[in-house]
Amino acid sequence: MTESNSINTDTRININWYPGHMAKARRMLEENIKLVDIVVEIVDARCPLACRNPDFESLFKNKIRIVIMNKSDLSSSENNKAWLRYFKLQGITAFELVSTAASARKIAVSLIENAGRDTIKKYLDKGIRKVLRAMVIGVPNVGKSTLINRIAGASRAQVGDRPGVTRSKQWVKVSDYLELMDTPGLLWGKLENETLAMHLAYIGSIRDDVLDVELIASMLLKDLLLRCPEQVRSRYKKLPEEFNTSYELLEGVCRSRGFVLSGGVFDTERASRIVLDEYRAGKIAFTALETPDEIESILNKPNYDK
Ligand SMILES: Nc1nc2c(ncn2[C@@H]2O[C@H](COP(=O)(O)OP(=O)(O)OP(=O)(O)O)[C@@H](O)[C@H]2O)c(=O)[nH]1
Ligand SMILES: [Mg+2]
Repeated sequence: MTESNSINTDTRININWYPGHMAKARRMLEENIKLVDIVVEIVDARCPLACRNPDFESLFKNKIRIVIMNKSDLSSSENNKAWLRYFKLQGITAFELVSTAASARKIAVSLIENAGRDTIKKYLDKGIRKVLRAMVIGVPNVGKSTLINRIAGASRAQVGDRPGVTRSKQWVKVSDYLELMDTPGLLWGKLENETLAMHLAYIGSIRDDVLDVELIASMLLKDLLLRCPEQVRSRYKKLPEEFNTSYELLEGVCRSRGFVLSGGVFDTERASRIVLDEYRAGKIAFTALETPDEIESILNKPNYDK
């Protein structure tokens, strides 16, 4: 809980940290890239732009790549369609998916096999039945391991709704002709764009212990109120209609849930954790945090000063 309500709309996050295990993970990806035929990049459908690691461009430039917009059940179909159109215009092969759904297995296997069709044919022409190897990459917590388990039809890879669950590479054999490599979620050294950094924080790609959770939760509420006010207000019934600082929204969550300590003090830290947990579990809002129409303004406005 914070002593004062000093969080205001000018507060900025500063997440220029790069944990050692990520530097190690990046080296591991570099070392293993030659072993794979295809790179499957998983992004969160709610913020595909924020999830795209600028390092991946140079790391995987000579590989066949597909983008899977996962957790598409947590965004709106209109936003998903808009992002698919955007990727198509960029010449990037992208698909929407819900890895937790049973249907994901068939869809994902056919996407990967399709992407590897020319490679398989090239080998078949030489009389070799090639084992297709795909590396599954992306920022933390986007559902890489969930997808691999779904495809493998078993809990081979550890999953969890927090970043950094997968710590090292893991090969999972799907069939005699398809193998997938699970990899640790990778962030890059400097999260320069504060809007995009916020989106990564909202979806749980950045460890909460290096963040100011009250700032992140209050800004998330403020952002969601702009995008889907009815959904947010029906979850937290006592949010103020008007507010001067986003911190007042956390107080509204405390009122809605009865998070009041002795002396009438609001337990805003508890409210923040609840808001983040509920958002990440898909209980608050079903919408994108960013849309293709907003890319230019997001990229031209590096500081978070809404
Ligand atoms: N709603 C929804 N939740 C999903 C989907 N895919 C994965 N999840 C959830 O997202 C959380 C993170 O999944 P993981 O598979 O551990 O993510 P990861 O990308 O492997 O994460 P790291 O190993 O930490 O990089 C879990 O709680 C999953 O149940 C999806 O399509 N929809
Ligand atoms: Mg994982």
